[in-house]
Amino acid sequence: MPSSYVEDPAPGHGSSAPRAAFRSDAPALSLNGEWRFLLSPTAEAAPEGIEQDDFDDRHWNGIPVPGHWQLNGHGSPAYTNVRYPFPVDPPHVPSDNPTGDHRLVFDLPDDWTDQPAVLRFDGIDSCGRVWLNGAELGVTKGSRLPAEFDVGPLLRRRGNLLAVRVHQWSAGSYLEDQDMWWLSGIFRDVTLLARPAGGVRDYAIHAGYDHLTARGTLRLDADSGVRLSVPELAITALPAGQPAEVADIQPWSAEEPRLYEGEVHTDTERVPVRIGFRTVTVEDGQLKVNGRRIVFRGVNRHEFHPDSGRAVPRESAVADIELMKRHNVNAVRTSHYPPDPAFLDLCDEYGLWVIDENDLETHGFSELGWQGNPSDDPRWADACLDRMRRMVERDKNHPSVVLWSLGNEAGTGRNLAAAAEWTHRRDPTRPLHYEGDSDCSYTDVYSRMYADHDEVDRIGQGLAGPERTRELPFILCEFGHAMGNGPGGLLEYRDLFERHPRCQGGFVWEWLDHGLARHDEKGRAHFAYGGDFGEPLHDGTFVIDGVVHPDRTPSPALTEFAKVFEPVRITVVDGALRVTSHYDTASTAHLDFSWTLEEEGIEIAYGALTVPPLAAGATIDLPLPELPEPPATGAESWLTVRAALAADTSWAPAGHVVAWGQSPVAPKPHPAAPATGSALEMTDTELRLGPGVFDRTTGQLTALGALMVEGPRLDLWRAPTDNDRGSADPDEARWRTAGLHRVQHRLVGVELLGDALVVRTRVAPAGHGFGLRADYHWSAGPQRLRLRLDVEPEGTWPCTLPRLGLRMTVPGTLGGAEWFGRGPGEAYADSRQAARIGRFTSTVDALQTPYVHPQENGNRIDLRWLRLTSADGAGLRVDGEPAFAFTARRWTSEQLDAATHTTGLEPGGTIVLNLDLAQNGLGSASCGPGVLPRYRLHPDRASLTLTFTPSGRAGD
Ligand code: IPT
Repeated sequence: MPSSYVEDPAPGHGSSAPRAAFRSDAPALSLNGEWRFLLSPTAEAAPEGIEQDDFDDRHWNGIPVPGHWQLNGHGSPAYTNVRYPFPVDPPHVPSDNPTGDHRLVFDLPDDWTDQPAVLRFDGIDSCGRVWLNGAELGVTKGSRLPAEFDVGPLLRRRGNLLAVRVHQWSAGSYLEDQDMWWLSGIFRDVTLLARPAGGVRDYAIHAGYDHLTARGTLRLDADSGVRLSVPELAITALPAGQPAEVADIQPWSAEEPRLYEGEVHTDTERVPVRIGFRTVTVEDGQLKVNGRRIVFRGVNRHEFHPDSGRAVPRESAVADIELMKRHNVNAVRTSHYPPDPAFLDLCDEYGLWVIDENDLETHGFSELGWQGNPSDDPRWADACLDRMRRMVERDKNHPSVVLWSLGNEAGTGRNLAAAAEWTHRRDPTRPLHYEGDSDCSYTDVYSRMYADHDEVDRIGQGLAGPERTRELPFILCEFGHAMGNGPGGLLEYRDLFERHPRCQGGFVWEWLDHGLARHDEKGRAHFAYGGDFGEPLHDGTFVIDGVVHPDRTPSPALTEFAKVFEPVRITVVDGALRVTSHYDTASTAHLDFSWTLEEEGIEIAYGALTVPPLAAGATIDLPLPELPEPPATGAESWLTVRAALAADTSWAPAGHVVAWGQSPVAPKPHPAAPATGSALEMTDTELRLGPGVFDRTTGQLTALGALMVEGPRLDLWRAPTDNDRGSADPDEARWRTAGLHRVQHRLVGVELLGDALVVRTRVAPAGHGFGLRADYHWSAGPQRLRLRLDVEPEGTWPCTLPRLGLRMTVPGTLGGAEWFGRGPGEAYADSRQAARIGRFTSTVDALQTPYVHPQENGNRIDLRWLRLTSADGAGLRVDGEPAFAFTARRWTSEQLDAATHTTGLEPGGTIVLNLDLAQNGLGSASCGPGVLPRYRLHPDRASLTLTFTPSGRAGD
């Protein structure tokens, strides 16, 4: 029989009342470090007497605390999204319940005096039973929440023995079904804190701001005898309970995170505090901070590190915040549990709006039609409330926290309603969020996940949503599912947030790919996902859906986010430069504006631009800068205006570009003169046309000058993205049913028309009647070979096309790329805002985006020309009309499709070059809407003209 506490739905016992997380000047001893550790396969198999001094743990292993045992050589991680990885039989857990025993012997520092003390655990997953010096302190559940035990009288000066038995599964696991790895252990800090007699047990600082008078109101809630001093505001020893008003306050906001330093103190203890004045309200159906509507340009952030799981080093939390700030992210939802407390300190300091979410998710009950959901079962009432209390008490002093969230995907029920009621009473200063309360019967903002653009539009117009929700602010707590390549369609969401005052933004799903760093059998590094640890039940790649790769390099999605949600918009309208502020509170005084003029991507002039500081939300039209005359060559010229930080900030240096806009200044030049004048030459096996050599019977190009090539041939296929694959009616399935991954090319005829070679083909999948006529018209000058591809659909097409263009191979030595078009990063029809017109260079290898789960990537769009070069000076230039897109990689689309991990991509000897008219958009159908109609690629009549100019040596 399992130990009764493990399966008890109650929250645990023995811990002291929850209170704010803070550090004071009282002595504290970190107990992080190497502990002794033993993993037993079941709770019953765990040894007796681990709390005894004479227990022999010499044969145990060492383990780092904080840490997860599965990431330290004991057991293995497992990933499920919605489903519980054990039978849904509440409150019972599997008999095979891995149990990790932890022991630590520690001494008190010499200057530690006899006084009360608490032992604080910031996170134990999922259930911990704790002993100190042989005495049982209690049991804690609620993995991502703190627990404190009074230990003062138990402490010894030397040789304290702390023993913690941690069970992987407990009744609490039913409340912790978040979409993430199942990882166990003592994964956050363990600290011994002295609690001086007459010290500060707990405190709540209320710091409101009246935007009409610029006055702040300050009140300290604490035991009598506790006082607040804020020297900067001339507040000295303000007693608990006594309000104070202060004039001329600079309020706190995510954009201007003004913090006033002070101290909460008694005669025996001093707690440094940082106070941010702000007032959060719901008024006129809008969420306002300090009287202003705010818009969440947010991300959902799980706590994750590719090596240490949810034991996140402080540097990684700092890295996250700096990356967010640099990419115009202004808000975080702490999906789906309270983060390490240090993270919220950073949010206060750097400035981010936070939805602090409770550690509660019972999603797996949805598989049972929510039958038996703990959210509505009285046996779980205490546990549900306990979790909310522990979060609110812990985090109540953070100005960054503007909304509380009851949890995620926990259905509905009386335990949630009770938690809501308690929260409203305990903290009336923050509105309450919970997406699962779909009619907002106990929440204050209407929240949805993955609603498509049309629905958001209707909600914004007050035409959709249950009655009560129509008077409330609306947010998308999750949208823009960033799994693999995507999401597409962020721009259109932004437009809705700007069009409808009640639509106040959202939180992209999600910040980080949870890929675990691993090595394959050949020793090559890669990131692992669900199923890679032999889990019998798992959800595969669904855990790889962030805007940041596991190693925290930004994915193209983050670059797109930064551009779409830039706080300043710069456009050219009717010959004037229009600058619009989308800041919620800040002026643009911290930005410097400058311009550059580029001719075919080469800077020919630049200057500073004087833009008077704009108040939040304001717009100004300014004359365009004086530009030099357009070039006589007719080269294409673009004006780029940038807004950059004028001075260093905590998150980026001066010069960091926050926003930019571009406008063409000289008309696009005429297409290059057609390549003509070279006559067709014929041998027995070959046709020669300018630099082109063709097979005489098939009309296939085999060489371009000295370069051996294959193709180009019409290509319709791309390695499906996770978004192509997602949804109830996935594009990928339609494409495969249509056979687009296995089309055949039938040669209709090779014709010689004067000096032109015309190769007529029909491209179609086996088993179907529809197809495409593809005609290749070749002509040439002495150095250049010109191809006009004409495509015309035949029959009734059942689906869109993944891509429409040409695929060829070129020598692998052509590993350098330069182009004039959009860049520097990858772009697709519905995710292209971040790509600007310019001249860019890369290597073929660096063009690849290493999505953890390999799929179509690296597409560069709107190219006027592309040059591939080898180290020995050989090259191939391709000019296009209209502008074209390209991918270049050392493997085929089929190999990219077949690879399950990045290590499955082995470079071949040639480069596969795709030159496309278009690709289908990306959408975010892996969880959410598919590609918007305007970005779908339908089979249609189309033409693309490309001019190939080979140069240099390279016969390989
Ligand atoms: C939604 C979850 O809230 C989130 O945790 C994550 O799982 C996301 O989906 C998908 O990655 S719930 C989904 C059923 C809409």
